[in-house]
Amino acid sequence: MLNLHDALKQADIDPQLKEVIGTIAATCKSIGGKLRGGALSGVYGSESSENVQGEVQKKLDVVANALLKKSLLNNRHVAGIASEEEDDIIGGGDEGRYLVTFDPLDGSSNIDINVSVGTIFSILPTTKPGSQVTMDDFLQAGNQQVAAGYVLYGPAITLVLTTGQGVDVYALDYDGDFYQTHTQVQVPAATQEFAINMSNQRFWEPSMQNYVADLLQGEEGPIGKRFNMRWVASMVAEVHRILTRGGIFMYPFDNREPNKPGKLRLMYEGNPMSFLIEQAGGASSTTRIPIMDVVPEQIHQRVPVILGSREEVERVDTYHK
Ligand code: P6P
Repeated sequence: MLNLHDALKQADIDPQLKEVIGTIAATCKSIGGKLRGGALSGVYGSESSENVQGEVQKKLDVVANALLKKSLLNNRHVAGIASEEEDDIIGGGDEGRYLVTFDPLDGSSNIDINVSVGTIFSILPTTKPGSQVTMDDFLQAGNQQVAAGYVLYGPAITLVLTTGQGVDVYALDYDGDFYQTHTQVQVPAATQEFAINMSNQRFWEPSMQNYVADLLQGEEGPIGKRFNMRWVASMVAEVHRILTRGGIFMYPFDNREPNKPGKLRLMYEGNPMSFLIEQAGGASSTTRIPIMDVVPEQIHQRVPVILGSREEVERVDTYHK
């Protein structure tokens, strides 16, 4: 079995990028170790603090963020980082050529109930090598990403990675190494499984309400087939299911808080997951344009997210035309 180190050695990418990916994978092993201990690790529960998103921070959010911040800023190839848990960007070494944005522990409301959570990361080239990074350096569209991936802390600890040449999957073995289990993963073009938080139905745009209503009519409706539903409330778990067996994941615009165009964040959720899904032959959309075409204006900006099996994403887009 090929381990991550040897797979990266074979990859036709910048050796410095390989080192950044290696740092992320090693740090996620440590995060996985904290999670494995569960309540025994003393990191269950919430801090008294809130993050920039206005969300109460779970203790493990803070621990995971600190581990990634430390290890990435110690990697001389990292020019800067941005985290869901950090208000502002943090500059790294002057010689660094890569920017890393990450959600250190996505789905952390699932930690205390022992349901899968994950770390999501996105890697961009710095636009001004050799000088201190600024916020503007990070505000690049998702189609500028050079790598993206996630680590899913589930029954197995799984790393899913793309460097723009397809999507590969690695599992963490007892010896502490990631071994490649799947390569060139493909998302089935069609699906009969959708994922959305139905409790927001009355807040969606009419086009989204119409699509889901048609979808729920199953064989008798205009879509003409029966759908099953899943909602884990952990994006990493939903995306992994879709990469494994197809499906469509939707967190659309809702008018609960009109100043927020969606719940999910563009830079470290929408973009990396879109890169993975599109590299695996799937599609991703805001319902108007591909997510990776969105030009960011703020580091924590939110975006409506529709992604998964290409035929179904394209169908949602037609409902919004
Ligand atoms: P809701 C987790 O908080 C997250 O950011 C994603 O991982 C997940 O898909 C979504 O929010 C769940 O949102 O509104 O169902 O709790």
